[in-house]
Amino acid sequence: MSGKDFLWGGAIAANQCEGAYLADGKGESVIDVLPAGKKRFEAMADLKKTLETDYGYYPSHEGIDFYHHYKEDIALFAEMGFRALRISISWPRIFPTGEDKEPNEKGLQFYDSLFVELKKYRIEPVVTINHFDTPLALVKKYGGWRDRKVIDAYLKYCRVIFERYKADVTYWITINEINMVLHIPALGAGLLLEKEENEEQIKYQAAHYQLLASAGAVKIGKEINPKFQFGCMLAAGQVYANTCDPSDVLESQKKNREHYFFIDVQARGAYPSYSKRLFEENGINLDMTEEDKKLLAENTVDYISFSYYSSRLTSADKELMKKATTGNAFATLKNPYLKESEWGWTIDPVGLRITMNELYDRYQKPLFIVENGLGAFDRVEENGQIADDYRIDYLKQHIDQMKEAVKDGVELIGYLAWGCIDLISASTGEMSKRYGFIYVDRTDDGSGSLKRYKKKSFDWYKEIIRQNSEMQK
Ligand code: BGP
Repeated sequence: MSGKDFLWGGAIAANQCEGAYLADGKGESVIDVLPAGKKRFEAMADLKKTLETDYGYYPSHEGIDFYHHYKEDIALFAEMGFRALRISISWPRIFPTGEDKEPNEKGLQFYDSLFVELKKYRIEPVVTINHFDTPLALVKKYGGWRDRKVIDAYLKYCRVIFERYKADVTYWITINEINMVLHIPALGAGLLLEKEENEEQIKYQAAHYQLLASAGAVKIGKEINPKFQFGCMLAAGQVYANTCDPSDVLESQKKNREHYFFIDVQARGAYPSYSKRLFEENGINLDMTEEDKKLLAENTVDYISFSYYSSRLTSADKELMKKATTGNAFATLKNPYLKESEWGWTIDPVGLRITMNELYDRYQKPLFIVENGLGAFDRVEENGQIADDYRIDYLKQHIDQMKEAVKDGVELIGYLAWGCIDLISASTGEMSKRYGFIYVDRTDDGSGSLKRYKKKSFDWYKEIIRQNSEMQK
């Protein structure tokens, strides 16, 4: 697909797969205090209370124990023909409290070995620097990304990993789903919110600090290795208007801008003109210096990476919007033309093509699909097989639409399927919300052998990669 260098592969994240949450000197991360199931939503909504609550079971503590199974797992990815694997480095594995004098050598060694293993199979690492795992110590001390000091901690961590892995990594992603700070601020930014403060002010301030951190990472990274390629990362998905009533269309434009806002800054280097009114009307007054503006202007990203699961639907009618549900943290009305996943996420393959075209028209920078997939219940049959035809169907339709977008003229670096091995769900903490080509024997209460099994989709994806790579020759 689109040239011989196209990166077919999969994506995982440390906070959802590594486990070993205190092993070899690792510190706690914000994810480590979040429980599973319904309680997780409450816990994410009030992080302050969560810090004082004992929930008993925390799924991230063991994850799928990728920390001890990575060789076996990478061998399976290689068997499928992966050309790339997106991982994240766990920040508190490198700086346990975020502000330690020296990095944790044992943590660094883990990623040394991981990169050696990837190199063995010629799998390109795509590395997210911060994927939902701000060190818990920074959350407790500063309230997460609401404090400018967290930028220094992040950049110190960046410098260490850039120096250490400068020969191993080309593709970096600065912050996972940067727009998540507005929707699940606990996950996205480890934000401690106080009652009765202007939440919008705090969230946009944290967003500004994350944008600065991202630009700072680009600056430092390019000094260390000019060949580094940096991507921003958006939880994408076009917001449609419920009707052709202009006020609905205007509302959908407003909602789309809420997401594009971040990428406008990271790709174009300045706050978009519409942000002035948005800030004024919401009583937002940012701590932003002239130096900040310069940093943003001079350190834009090389590519636009994004996750895509669903499109969204909105209306200007406030009464109607009371019926909105949340699919992947974003409020949406039900789209009568589309089906939903078992978790209520709208399934919209054509929406991927629309989203890609919008992103490319807007930024004219290469795109990179770094997450896409279907979270579903899988059933292990008596003969041990897992016939996940629904997943194959979902992925096939999305890959077809991705190809259409490329024909439309979109420049695309690669396609990475989310959760290529089953892992803990970020939003629900469940293990039963599975995305993988590889099944992991583990349940929602943490029991199970952790053994890995190939699903039907394993061979299917292997064939997709093979066929498309043949076409490239
Ligand atoms: C994105 C996150 C991932 C991943 C995915 C699926 O928001 O970047 O970490 O988890 O969504 O979401 P979930 O795990 O909630 O099904």
